[in-house]
Formats: sequence, C-alpha cells, structure tokens
Amino acid sequence: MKTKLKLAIQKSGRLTEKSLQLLSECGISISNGSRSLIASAQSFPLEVLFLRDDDIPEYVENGVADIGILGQNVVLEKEKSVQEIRQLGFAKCRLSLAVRRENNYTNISDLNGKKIATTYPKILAQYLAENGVNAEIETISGSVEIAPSIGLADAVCDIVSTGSTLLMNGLKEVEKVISSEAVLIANDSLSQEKQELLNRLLFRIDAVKTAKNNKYILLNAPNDKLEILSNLLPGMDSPTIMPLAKEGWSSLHSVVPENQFWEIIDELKANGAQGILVTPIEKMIV
Ligand code: PRT
Ligand code: ZN
Repeated sequence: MKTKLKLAIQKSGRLTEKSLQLLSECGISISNGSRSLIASAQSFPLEVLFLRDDDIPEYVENGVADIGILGQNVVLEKEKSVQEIRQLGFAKCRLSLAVRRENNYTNISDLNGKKIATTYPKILAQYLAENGVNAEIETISGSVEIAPSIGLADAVCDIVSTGSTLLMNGLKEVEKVISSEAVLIANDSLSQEKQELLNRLLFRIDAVKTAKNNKYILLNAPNDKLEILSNLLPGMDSPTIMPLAKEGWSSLHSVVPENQFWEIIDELKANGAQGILVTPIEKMIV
C-alpha cells in the first residue's frame, strides 16, 4: 500500500475549520461528511485523524499521527517530544494571569502566597519559578474564569483573546505568560518516505502563507519616474515594466509585503505613481 502522511487535527473546536481551510488552500480536500475519526484526502497521500487537541501531542510523539495542528499553548503544556515545524498564523491568543478588578495589583510578587486556578499548570509553574514567585496552583479542567468569584482561587491563568471573558467575570489581565498561535508539529523520527511527503506539504503551506503576507501591486507612471519607483519596491525580483498606450508612460507590477504596505503606497504616490491597484495573491512560490 502506498505510504500516507497522517495528520491529526482538532475534531471539533476553534481550530477545526481553519485547519481544514489551510488544507483546502493547499489543494487538499477532505471528505468527512459523516464526521468519522479518520478521513482520506482526495488529491494528496494524506490521512486526517480528528482528535481532541489535548491528545494530539501524545499521538504525534508515539507515531499514531505523523504531524498535527494545534495551539502552541497545548504543545508547551503537554511537554511531549515533538518538533514544532511551522507557525500557522491563526488562533492567535495569549495565556495570561488575571486578578479581580478591584485588586490593586502592582507587580508579579503580589501573587506570592496566593492560589491561582488554571488548566495550564506546567506552563504556569515554570513562569512562576522564573519570576521567583511562590504561589499555589489549583488545576481545574474548565470555566477557569469563575474561580475567583466562587472563592476557589485569588487569581487565574487562562487563555485570552479579546479579553471580554475576563471583563464579564470582573477580572483584569495583569501579566502575559505566553503568546500562542496554531502550529504544525511533527514526530521526531519520520521515515524518509514520510519526510518527503511532509516536505511536499510544507512547500504548499509556505506558498499559501507567503501569499497571505504579500500583495500584488500595479501602478502607472511617467517613464522618467520608473527608476525611483522601482527602487522603492522590494519585490520578488525586479518589477515588471510594460509600456502603456499613452506616450512616455509605463505600467509597473510588483509584490509588496503586507506589513510595509501603507508606507510604500505613500512613498509611491509622493514619487509620481498613479492609478495604483492592489490585489491579493492566491499562492506565491519564492
Ligand atoms: O475539545 P477540545 O479539547 O479539542 O477543545 P478545547 O475546548 O480544549 O479547545 P478550543 O477549541 O476552545 O481552543 C483550541 C485552541 O484555540 C486553544 O488551545 C488555543 O490555542 C486557541 N484559542 C484562541 C483559544 C482562544 N483563542 C480563546 N479565546 N482557546 C480558548 N479561548 C477561550 C478561553 O479559554 C476563554 O474562555 O475563550 C475565552 C477567552 O476569549 P476572549 O475573547 O473572551 O478573551
Ligand atoms: Zn482541549
């Protein structure tokens, strides 16, 4: 039988849809209408295992799955021997410490002797040790944010994204313990055949990620401005320049990183660019 790469993703939760979307952007579609535990991809030698996110590190460590997609927070907490090979840019959040809003917290040493509720005892213990804080950790499995109001703990250490859960529970965020996003992890000792399949998948993931971080830009300019405008564009290589029907004018095409986008647009305008068009890129291979 032909070797297939086994990918574990979250069965149902915040990461499921985005994980499947990433596969689909990589040209890999999964038919899992019946929501079974395992599904085969149509156009790539890949099998997808649907699991609870907490179980993914262990399954990747022991080889039941070759690779997995899950939050960095869970990877760190589980302390399994797996390799983090790509950050995927979605499910961004942070693990933070929070106390009651009326608490006049000044710094981390205020937590000495206090009880902190969390579902991330290992990450928290390490953070407290690094900061020389001696506090009691109360490990609970869910609804961490209600622990202070029911008298179970003085503080919480929980995942925060917008902050509204903390706010609704009368808590305020006081320290960021870690930042997290979805990552791709891999088993430490993949066979050469599986490593080759993984490299093919990574090639696609990187093309999708690079495309998302860049925009395609088209602009018109008088020919005597082309050199200065070209120098303003970082581009993949040198920009494409094509003559316009209008005498003495050209159209210039290039790629601009998303994070420098507005700055570059301002400079292009200031240096004579007109009719600037910007479009998303679907795939980008560098
Ligand atoms: O069933 P299973 O065990 O697979 O899922 P789960 O319930 O453990 O995980 P799930 O689906 O809730 O989250 C999966 C991953 O998404 C987490 O491990 C994080 O890496 C990431 N993520 C991103 C989040 C959030 N944002 C998030 N906001 N995980 C949880 N939350 C929760 C948080 O626990 C808190 O209750 O949302 C609340 C805070 O959100 P805000 O927006 O109010 O601050
Ligand atoms: Zn979970």
